[in-house]
Amino acid sequence: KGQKPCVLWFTGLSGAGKSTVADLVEQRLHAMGRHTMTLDGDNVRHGLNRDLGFTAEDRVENIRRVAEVARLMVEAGLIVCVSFISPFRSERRLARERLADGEFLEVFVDATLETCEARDPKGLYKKARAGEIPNFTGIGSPYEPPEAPELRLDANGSDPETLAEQVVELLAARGVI
Ligand code: GGZ
Repeated sequence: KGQKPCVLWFTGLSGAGKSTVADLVEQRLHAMGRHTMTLDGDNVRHGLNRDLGFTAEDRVENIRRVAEVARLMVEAGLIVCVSFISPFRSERRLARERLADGEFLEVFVDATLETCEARDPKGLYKKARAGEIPNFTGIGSPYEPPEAPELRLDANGSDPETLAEQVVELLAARGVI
C-alpha cells in the first residue's frame, strides 16, 4: 500500500486545538502503517527558529522556514503535519506555492476567539488582556481566516477524535492514503 506525500497545514488561533487534532491524526496514520512527521512550535520554535519572536516580520520568517522544511520532508516521502497559528493569508499562500498541486492541504481549525479565550489552557489570553503579551494573536495581532481551505473543522465543541476522523477522510478522498 502506498502513500502520497503531502503537507497537512493546520492553521487557527492559539487554543483552537491544532496540535491536539494533529497528534490524533498522526496516531491514526501510524496505526495504518503510514510515515509521518509533525512540525509545531514545540519542536521548531525552541530549535531551528529560536531566534524568532512574534512580531509580524518574525512570524513570516517562522512560517517561511517551516514551509521549506515541510517541503524537504515531502521530498523524503512523509505525510507532514504542520501546526502553527500561521495567521497571515499571504504566508500560507507562499507555503502552498512551495509545493505541487494537491500536496498542500490547508486545514482550518476554526474555533472562535471566545472559545479559545474561555479555554485558555496556558493562561496566555489572560496575560494578553492584561497587556503582558504584546502582539498576541486575536488580541494585539490579527488572525486572517482561510478563504478556501481544503477542510474546515468546527473546533468550538466537537470532540477532537471526530475532527481527526474528518482529516483522515480528507486524506482518503484526496488519494493520499
Ligand atoms: C500568539 C504566542 C504569542 C503571541 C507566545 N501570539 O497556545 P500556544 O502558545 O502553545 O501556541 C502559541 C504559540 C504560537 O506560535 P506559532 O509559531 O504557532 O505562531 S505563528 O505561526 O504566528 O508564528 C502560544 C505561544 O506560541 N505564543 N507568544 N504573541 N501566540
